[in-house]
Amino acid sequence: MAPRPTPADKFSFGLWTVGWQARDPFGDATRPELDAVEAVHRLAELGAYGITFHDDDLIPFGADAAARDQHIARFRKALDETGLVVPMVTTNLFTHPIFKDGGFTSNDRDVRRFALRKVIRQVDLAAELGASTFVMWGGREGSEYDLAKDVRAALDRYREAVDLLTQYTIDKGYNLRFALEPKPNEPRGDILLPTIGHALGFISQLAHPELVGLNPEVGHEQMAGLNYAHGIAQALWQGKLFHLDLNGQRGIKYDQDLVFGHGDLMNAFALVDLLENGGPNGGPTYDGPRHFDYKPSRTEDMDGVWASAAANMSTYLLLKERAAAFRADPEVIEALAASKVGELSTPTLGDGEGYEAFLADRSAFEDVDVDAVAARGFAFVRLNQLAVEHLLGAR
Ligand code: 3MF
Ligand code: MG
Ligand code: MG
Repeated sequence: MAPRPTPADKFSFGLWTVGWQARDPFGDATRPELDAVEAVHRLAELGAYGITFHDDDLIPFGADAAARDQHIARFRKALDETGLVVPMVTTNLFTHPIFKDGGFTSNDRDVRRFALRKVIRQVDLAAELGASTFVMWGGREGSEYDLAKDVRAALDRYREAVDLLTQYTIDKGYNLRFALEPKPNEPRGDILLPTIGHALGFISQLAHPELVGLNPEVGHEQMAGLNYAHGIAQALWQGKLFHLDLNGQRGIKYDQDLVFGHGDLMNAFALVDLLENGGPNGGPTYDGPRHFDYKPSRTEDMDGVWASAAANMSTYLLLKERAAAFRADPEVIEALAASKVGELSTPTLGDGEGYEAFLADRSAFEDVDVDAVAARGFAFVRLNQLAVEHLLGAR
């Protein structure tokens, strides 16, 4: 039996996920429009704790001030009725044709100024709704043609935009941090800041790097052939895991946005173990929202939408249970030791050992029985098989 989620599990969903009408480049919508108020109520009933949104998910692009206020008021009322919170907010800089060459990095300066104003308006709304994370996915920031985009100038403009936004939040006294969401391609042929690594490098060039971190998405890293759990571990290591987008992806192809765990299940298992048990004392490494950015498949009707939303949460909770059982299994503890997994936490140099003492230590080099050390096996396969057995419920 799958466990039932509660708000204490901190599950959140994008309004655009359950609200996706399943329009794709080849086909029309297969589902009706979903009202934001209904989304709030249904997600709360399913046990979620939060909902996130792009400005245009809630307030149609171009709505006048009165209509805007009304949309926000209805939404707020639904939040109050259900207790759902808004932990993260983001801006749509990709749907409207004005953003066809990007927002912050469009070659057209008028577009860049418009994009920045659109984001600042959403930053104000984020603060008003009590969000603590502001995600920036630059889906249109990129190119199809190498000679059409001066990438260094584009990165200058990207930095200019982020620096302005961080300064604005500081001056306003907002309790808001920014999270960049990398993606290698789609909708652009090549998107700027394509991976976790590129985004971390970019952050090091900012005026307020302490206010900027990451919102890595499972499928986006996997689209680049990368290991999501590794990327998350590095983001944690650098103190940059501000938020995350959970979903499923099967290999290097278009962004599938499947239910969490419906892609690389072993990597999802390692991820949940890392998030829940990967801390230095076996505790959680990340206490932010477990946010799902998936798409209910185009084949599903509205019942299927809610079933798939629930599936994300129950898969996460099942993996959490399986990971706890894995960690508690004496055979796993023994296998981890045999694989020297813990030994990697021992510094390579001794306490206070500098390079002089190190170079004088014959046991580190001259006296090493290289053949004997090289012959040692690590028994990683046995360890992985134990993980598979736990995952399959065989233990
Ligand atoms: C696209 C995405 C985006 C971002 C969203 C949040 C529409 O592949 O993942 O979803 O997550 O824009 O900022
Ligand atoms: Mg995505
Ligand atoms: Mg995403």
